[in-house]
Amino acid sequence: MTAAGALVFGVSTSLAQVARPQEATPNANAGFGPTIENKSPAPTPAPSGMVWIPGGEYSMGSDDPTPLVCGGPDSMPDARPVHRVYVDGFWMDITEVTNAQFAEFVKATGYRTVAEIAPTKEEFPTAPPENLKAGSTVFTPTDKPVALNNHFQWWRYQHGANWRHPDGPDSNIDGKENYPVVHIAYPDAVAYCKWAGKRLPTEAEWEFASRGGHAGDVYSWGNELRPDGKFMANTYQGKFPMKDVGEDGFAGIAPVKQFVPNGYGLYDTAGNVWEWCSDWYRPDTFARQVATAGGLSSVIKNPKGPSSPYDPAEPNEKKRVHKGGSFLCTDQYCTRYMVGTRGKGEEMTGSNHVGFRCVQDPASPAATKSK
Ligand SMILES: [Ca+2]
Ligand SMILES: [Cu+2]
Repeated sequence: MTAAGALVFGVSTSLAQVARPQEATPNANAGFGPTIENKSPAPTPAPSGMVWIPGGEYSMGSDDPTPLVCGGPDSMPDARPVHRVYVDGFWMDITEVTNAQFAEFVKATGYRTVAEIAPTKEEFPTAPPENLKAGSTVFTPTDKPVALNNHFQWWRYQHGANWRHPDGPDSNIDGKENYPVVHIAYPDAVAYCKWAGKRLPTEAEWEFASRGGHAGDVYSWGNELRPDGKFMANTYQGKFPMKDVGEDGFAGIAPVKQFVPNGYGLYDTAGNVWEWCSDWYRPDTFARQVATAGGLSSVIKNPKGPSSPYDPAEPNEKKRVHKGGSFLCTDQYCTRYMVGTRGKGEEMTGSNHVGFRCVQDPASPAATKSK
């Protein structure tokens, strides 16, 4: 696919125009064409806390990262083929939604999150009865090295864990107003967005935004994991999943805005917490879209994902796309802080490393004129 993509999109010439020379890494950009941003200026006024993402045409997805230094052990075939997509312009939250912002929503509406309501047997027919109490999944370091083939070794279902009590009933968010809200299931994120007059991004919108106007970069800031030795995102250092030594300044979750923003002024689109997108997850979404559109030379316009979810690893679970990776990402296990890669999560399941940010459509030209 990589060679075909290069032929279709003329990568060798187009990249010369868009890539900054110091970012060029051999093989990092194969298969990617240029990012062609829409030229129309940002509408005014800007909603507070949001930036204008111009939209346009770009190459979406990720090459196999395993040959890269720090590419990790996972080839992530669900992020291929790299293909051309067009998205309209939109506003996007500069940061992930914080505890303070979510608290305002709860105060105004009395909303209770999924993690605060006991699950039922009907919703989770395969769950052990003792788990049918309100709670959420919490990362728990292991006390000895473990094989990385079973994530239940480091995730536990914790009764009483929710956005106010991220590590369980004895924990709280005092002084953490500026941290991303976590233990957010998909319906919780949707409810917040609706209250705020916003919506969740599609996966294609999210990735366009995170790329920051650059084409084909491995990360949202370029092609080097740590340019000049500088950490660019909150990820995991140390032996996974035993001890996060926090060389990037944070063992565990960090407040928002602690690292350099990307080309569009967005903070933390890599690392810290995963972000919900509105698309259903399937591992073959890109391949199916390309086939439907008639091949890799087609541009897929404003894709919204498949009409139903499917994950062959857990076929009974209804999963949505997650993007951006989290503070638990490490090249020992999962390098989904790489911008074109894809995560997934069951709709009703939050955890202490899943949050979200919202987008907003510009007012339609017709509506603006009639004012
Ligand atoms: Ca960290
Ligand atoms: Cu990860």
